[in-house]
Amino acid sequence: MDMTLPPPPAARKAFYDAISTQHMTPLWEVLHALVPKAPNTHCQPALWKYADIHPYLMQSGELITAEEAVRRVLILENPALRGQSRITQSLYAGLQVILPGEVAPSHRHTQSALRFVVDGHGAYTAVDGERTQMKPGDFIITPSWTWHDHGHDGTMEADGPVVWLDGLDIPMLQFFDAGFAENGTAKSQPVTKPEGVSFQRYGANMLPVRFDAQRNAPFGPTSPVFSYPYDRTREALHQLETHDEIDAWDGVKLRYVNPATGGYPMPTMATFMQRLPAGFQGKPYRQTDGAVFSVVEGSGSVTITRGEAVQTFDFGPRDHFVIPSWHTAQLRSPSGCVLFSFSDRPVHQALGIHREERLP
Ligand code: GTQ
Repeated sequence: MDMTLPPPPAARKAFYDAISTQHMTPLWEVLHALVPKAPNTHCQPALWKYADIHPYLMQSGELITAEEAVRRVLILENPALRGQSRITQSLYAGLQVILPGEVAPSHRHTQSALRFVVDGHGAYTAVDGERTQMKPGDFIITPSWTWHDHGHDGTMEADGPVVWLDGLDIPMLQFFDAGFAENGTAKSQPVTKPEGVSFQRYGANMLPVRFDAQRNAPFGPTSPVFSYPYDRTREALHQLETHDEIDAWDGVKLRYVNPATGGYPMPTMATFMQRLPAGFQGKPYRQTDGAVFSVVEGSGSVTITRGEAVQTFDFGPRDHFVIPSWHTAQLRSPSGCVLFSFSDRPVHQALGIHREERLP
């Protein structure tokens, strides 16, 4: 055969069809997509305005009880990944609603979960025998394979429905085909510990003297603190804004920590809280870890750019948005704001593939 002339396209096509019978396919047709020059996510930037979705959250409360639903959640689906129950390739996010008097029954699963309280008072989450009240801005974790149930002991008049953001590593566990789950026998698990005991043991920059992080049953590599209350976080950010340097990209940004290891609170998800001071005009940055944001207080905007595509979202309290992997983001806040966010950064770092670019 004369190799200086390209073969007729039909010859290649016939060859592809032939090898297809053996469940094979030519790498050279897909190499550029398999090994891209830079991350080339299908995921899109997206914004969910709380005012637009709040009526639907409340309607869900009229259509199904928390008990029947097991978890009454409206999933935030990335517009480019509809039908996949995910907000990025690796992360699940949803808004969970619980009404006064309801219980979301006890279960456990290997997926790790975080709760970020968005709206309302009077709900609690129970994890491994301990209950914690959920107040707006609180960050609460449900470690892999721990029993958990949620409930609301308040009243409609005084407290109203409670809404929180659920962040789970569901797509990651699907990817690894490593998901297990079990329902509890009782609706609510028995409370075996006084409320606040985890925070007293592990949340005061101290650890019980014989605490062994390696044998941190049942939490494994997960933080033994399972509620990080907002009043503490807010005070820290406020003091740092006043007395510390403001980062030109992030404003004042702290990461939540597992006090026993210094690592992230859970092995698959990192969480952050940041304050943009009034007048903040952030410099652009991009990161391999796509991130989901929940606006806690104040307002601002984010401009998200990738190639020619530029989108600006104006956000206010309780809005949610997603910055996909390797999209350039720029945060601004004329009057100041507080932002919670989470991403899959611990996995990127464990694999040695995390990249960040801080642009001028
Ligand atoms: O609260 O356990 O949004 O298992 C999705 C799956 C919440 C939960 C979700 C869950 C939960």
